Amino acid sequence: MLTPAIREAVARLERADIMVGIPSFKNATTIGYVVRAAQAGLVQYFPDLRPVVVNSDAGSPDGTQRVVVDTEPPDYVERILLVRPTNRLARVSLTYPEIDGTGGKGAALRTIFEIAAALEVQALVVVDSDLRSIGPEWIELLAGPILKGGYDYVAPLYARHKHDGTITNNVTYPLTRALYGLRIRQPIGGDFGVSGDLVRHYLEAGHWTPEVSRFGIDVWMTTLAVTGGFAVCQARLGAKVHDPKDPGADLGPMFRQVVTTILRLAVANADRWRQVRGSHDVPAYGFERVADPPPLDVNVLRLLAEFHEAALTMASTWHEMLPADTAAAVLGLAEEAGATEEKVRAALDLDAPGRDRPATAAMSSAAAGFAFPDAVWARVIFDLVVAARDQPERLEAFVAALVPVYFGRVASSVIENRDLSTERAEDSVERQAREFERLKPYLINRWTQA
Ligand SMILES: Nc1nc2c(ncn2[C@@H]2O[C@H](COP(=O)(O)OP(=O)(O)OP(=O)(O)O)[C@@H](O)[C@H]2O)c(=O)[nH]1
Ligand SMILES: [Mg+2]
Repeated sequence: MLTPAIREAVARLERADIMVGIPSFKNATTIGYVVRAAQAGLVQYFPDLRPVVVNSDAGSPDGTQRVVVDTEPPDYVERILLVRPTNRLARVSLTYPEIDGTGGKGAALRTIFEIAAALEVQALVVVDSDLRSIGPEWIELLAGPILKGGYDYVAPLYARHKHDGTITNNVTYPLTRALYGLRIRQPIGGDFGVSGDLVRHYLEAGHWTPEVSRFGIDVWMTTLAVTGGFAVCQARLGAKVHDPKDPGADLGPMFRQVVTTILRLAVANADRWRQVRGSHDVPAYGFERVADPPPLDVNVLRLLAEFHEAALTMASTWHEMLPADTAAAVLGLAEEAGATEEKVRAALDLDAPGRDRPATAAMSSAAAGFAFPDAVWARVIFDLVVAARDQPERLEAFVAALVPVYFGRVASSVIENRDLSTERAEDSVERQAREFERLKPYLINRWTQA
């Protein structure tokens, strides 16, 4: 599995106690900062351990790997922090091999796992390469619970803007919580701490699909930690500031990869979640800081339009994957989304020539009144769990048909939260998560009846 270049790097490094792994693809402008923060964190907080930083890159054409290699070396960190670590910090940047012809974040992490296992590290920290809010303390916060607290998996807890993290808020958080009973607020945050034992578990586990090689990896890691009975906690990292993404424009493929993965794992782990009722808090580590993440723009109009248009092209797939009453509710909402879109266009005079796209706030005020109820959304997701079991060969088509429905649901949350602080918007995420738990008997009924 390891390429000759990777084997050579492993042979040169021999052993390490703690590793920071950074997957990348065209992140030349941001990765230098992440590497510096990782180095400083290792040197400052773990001066007695043997540390290594590994960048696993897709072969980016923008010079990402060169930036990693050119970043100030570890002795610079020692000078600015006035630390004399026992061991030299090692640093490697390499190109990861694809897995069965598929590259992506998951394939990058697989190489990171293999190196971590070969070096026999006790703790692995993985962080995204587009982070702007990472500081040296993130390394301590993500590795500390493993090295000092006996945990195996550390999920991040951060303040995100109320319109950011829509796949997390609408699917992975409420579904993971309702299925497995653990309130892991950021199951796909992207920044994690993993014990050596759990790294080995990942390498031995099956279910490595093309989606896992891409953005399915985060929810796969979290779910396997939970279903494998590993000790899980969360670390308070402050704000997550990274390259922003508009859900309607950028998140379709990621949604498909994440949701296909979480559904397949739900089917495979039914025996675990069938007995689970309610949910528990997951311990959180670290100082709670007040942080205000930067605002994120969302094109609400486009979300509404895509939901509405999908009613014409995808209605038959919706009927295949949802029971009649859920499908009817979704079709009714898509109709409403279309009417709302027209109302917004008229109110903001958007069809006039030369009109710029209005701000998120203006669009969502004009769209006020459109609401995709929590209970309908929860049933849609639970119905998909059942569909994933009963028609596995149709799963990819079903999840593709779910994307515009998710757009409708996101539009509804953006509209609902338009005037709320990020903190208050959190209440609606919690309300929805409780609705998933409340409706879990619906899932169990459908699961056992079919
Ligand atoms: N190696 C590799 N890394 C990737 C690829 N795509 C993304 N990544 C890395 O995965 C990490 C997360 O990717 P992002 O695109 O920032 O996604 P995200 O932040 O999880 O997504 P949102 O939170 O929804 O914005 C970054 O470190 C990327 O460099 C890829 O094709 N190959
Ligand atoms: Mg990102």
